[in-house]
This record gives sequence, C-alpha cells and structure tokens, in this order.
Amino acid sequence: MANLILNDFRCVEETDEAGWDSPYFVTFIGHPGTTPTSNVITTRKDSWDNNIGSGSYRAPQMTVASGVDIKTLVLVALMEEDVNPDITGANLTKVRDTMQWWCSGVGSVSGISLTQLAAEVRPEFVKALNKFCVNDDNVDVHRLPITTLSGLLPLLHFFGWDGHYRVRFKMA
Ligand SMILES: [Ca+2]
Ligand SMILES: [Ca+2]
Ligand SMILES: [Ca+2]
Repeated sequence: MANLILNDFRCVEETDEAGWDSPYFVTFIGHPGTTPTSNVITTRKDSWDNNIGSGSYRAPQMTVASGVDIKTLVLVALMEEDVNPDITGANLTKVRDTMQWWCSGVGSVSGISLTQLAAEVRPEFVKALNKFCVNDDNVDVHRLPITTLSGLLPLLHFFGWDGHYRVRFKMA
C-alpha cells in the first residue's frame, strides 16, 4: 500500500470554453474484495481557477489517497469549472454516496479483472458526476492502472470539449 499523488499536468490545448480553463480532478478509489470500500476525492487548487491555457504546466505533488495498491481500481475524471467547482462539499458527498453502489455491487464480485471492473464502474462514475454537476464540464474519465507502488504511473491523456491534457500520477 502506498500514496497516490498527482505529480504534474500539462494543458496541451485548452478547451473551447470562453476564457482560460479552470481544471480540477475527481478520483474514484475502489478497493474490491469480500468487504469492498470506495471513496471519491476532489483535487484542485484555487490558483488553477481561470488560469490554465495551452502550454500551462503545473507540478502540484498533491496526495490524492493513501492505502492504494495494485489491486485498487482508480478512475480519474478531469473537470472544467465554471463559476465555482461543482464537485466539492455537499455535491462531492452525493457523488461519494452514489458510488457506494460499488460496495454492494461489482466491488464484491470475485474472479473479475480490474479491466472488467473499470468497464462496469466508469459509466456509473460518469453518470454520478453529470448528475451532481451544476455547470462544470466533465472533460474525460480514465482508468489509472496502478503499475507500481513507487514511482511514476502511466501518462494519461484527457480529451474533451476540444481540449487536451496530459496528466501524470505517481506512487510513493
Ligand atoms: Ca481548444
Ligand atoms: Ca470554465
Ligand atoms: Ca460550477
């Protein structure tokens, strides 16, 4: 088990929204097993608000979750904020509660691969995010494979709303 950390991201191309981008991340963490658990975490900095454009690079080194291992299902959503971040506070709690579906559902099914689990859970995560979004955009959602417990994880590319972000997480 180790910590999952948002290492860095680059905005290759900003979304076609008016003004600068205001990205933030929402991460689903699912621990499968006979007693599955899950969590949903929002990762953002106020300083990214309306301050990210094509070529912007940030290396926040922010811890997203602890207790992550190679059997953990991790899904990452890149959101683009308007006015205020929607998936925080009470709305984040609602997304978290909605995703508790995992605990009584697929999270406890044995003999299923993380790839298969991701295929089941990703659409539910997208639905939950969209349901509790007020005016933010869900740019893209990816499974983040935990390939090591120490060092960089595979680079993720998020495409949506005519934008492109490269995002790197690491384990430590
Ligand atoms: Ca664009
Ligand atoms: Ca915006
Ligand atoms: Ca908003």
